[in-house]
Formats: sequence, C-alpha cells, structure tokens
Amino acid sequence: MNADQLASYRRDGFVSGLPVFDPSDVTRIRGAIEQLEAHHADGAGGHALNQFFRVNGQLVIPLLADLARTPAILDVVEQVLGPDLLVWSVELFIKEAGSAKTVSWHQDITYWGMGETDDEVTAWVALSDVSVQAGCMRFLPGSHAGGIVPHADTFAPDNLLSRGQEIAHVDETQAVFGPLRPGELSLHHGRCFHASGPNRSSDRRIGLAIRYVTPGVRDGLPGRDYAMLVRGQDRHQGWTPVAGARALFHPADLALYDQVLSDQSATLSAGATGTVDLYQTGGPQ
Ligand SMILES: O=C(O)CCC(=O)C(=O)O
Repeated sequence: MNADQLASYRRDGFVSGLPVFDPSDVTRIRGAIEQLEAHHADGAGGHALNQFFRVNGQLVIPLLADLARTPAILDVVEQVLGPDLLVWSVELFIKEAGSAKTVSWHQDITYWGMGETDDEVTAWVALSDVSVQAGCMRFLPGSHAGGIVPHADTFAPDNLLSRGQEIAHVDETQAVFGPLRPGELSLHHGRCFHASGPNRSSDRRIGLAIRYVTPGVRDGLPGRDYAMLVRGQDRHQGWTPVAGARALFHPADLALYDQVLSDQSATLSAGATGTVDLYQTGGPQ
C-alpha cells in the first residue's frame, strides 16, 4: 500500500483495489475452492461445507488457513495493524450468477465480542470479477470514526449475514462502491458501514474475507475466543491460540471447530430477536 492508500484507509475506514494475487494464483485458488464444492459439499463432522465457508474455515480447511498466511496480504495488513497479527476467521462470500443474495448495511464487530476496537480489519480478496454488477461491496466513508450504532435483526432469507442485521439509517447517497478485479483486495475497518447488492453478472462472485486482529484486542474482555497467529508474536493472553487446519476435516480439528463455535455462539447471538443459525446447512448462496 502506498502512503495515499494508507491515508485513505485511515480517513475513510476502507481502501480498495490492492493487487495481491496474479491471474494464475486466482485460477488455482478458485479451482481448489470449486474442487471442495464438487467433492465435499456434504462437509464433515455434521456440518455442510457451506458452514465452514461461512465462519472459521481456517480451522478445518488447510487451503483457507494457508491463504490467511499469504505474505502479500500480511504485508498490507501489517501496515494497518502492526507486526503482530492473528486471524480470527476466514470466510467465503459467494453469490451465484444471478443470485438475489445481498448483505445489509452493518458494522462487522457489532456482535463479535471485541468491543469497539480499532484493531480488527478485514482483508477481502476477489476470486472472481467483483464488479458493481456482480454485487461488490459498498462502503460509507468515515463511518468507522464513530462507535457501534444500533442494528436491527431482519433474518431476511436473501441476506448472507447470520441474523440479517442492519443499520436503520444510512445515507446511501454518500456510499462508495468498491469493485475489485480478480486478485485484488480491499481492507475495511471493523466499524466501517458496508453492504452489497445482488449478483447480476453471469459468473459467480467469490470473495475471501480474512478477519485479522492484534494480540491486544481481547485484553480485559470476558469469555474465551480463539485466533491463529500468522505473523510476529502474541505476548498477550487474550486469545486462545489455534494452529489452523492440519489436514482437510481432520477429526481433532473438527472437534476444535465445534468448541470454538460453541464458545463464540453466545456472543454472536447476544440480544438477537430470533435464532441465529451459526450452523448453516444451506447450499450455494
Ligand atoms: O461479501 C459481501 O458482500 C459482504 C462481506 C462482508 O460483509 C464482510 O466481509 O464483512
């Protein structure tokens, strides 16, 4: 990231269009994801593959753990968060060609039990052409500068978020699209308002979202949560360390996955007005 891009992240709460993978990498990664879909759609350990794609995929799928350790991504994230980096969750946001799926306006860390930290950032990597037509993300510049605002649960069926949570009042006239070419990433701050529309393109829209945190994020916070050290050192004691998947759907990793989800679910569903389905079994989105 050059100085202007870093300044724009600090000012706006997001920055878009940073190249990290070349076309051959994108083809390989997308191919590996589609191989998983072709051969392991039923998942393992009682969870469909889609569940692992939706949250904490790094715990059971080596590909996702490896992607979170990509030096080119870590170099960018280090500019924002500093030299000690952990990964909280690796996720895939897939909208099939012509899919009506959307993501409502929200702030990521609202239900993540991390308080209002400045030290969580998402690196969102395009593994297809994530154009405006394909339903790229939109961001509200400067919205990270305030605190966490109220969100209302909608549980809307076409919403990719776990509780369809949305911010009541967003001045969309100020929103900025963040289209990405394959292999580019955007960064967004955990309090930056963002959303995305349906995929009106003829290709799948595939985004890899990696949630990075620093060792200090959980200092003084209650409960237990888990993170994978990917660069530097963790001299704090807030995160329970996890290593990342050792083999696809390894039994010990599947057991850990359940443990992590169970510990996280109380936080993620706090105050919800309905059942928050953290164990999605649905098909493509
Ligand atoms: O993929 C999307 O459209 C939304 C992703 C998102 O909300 C996130 O990565 O925080």
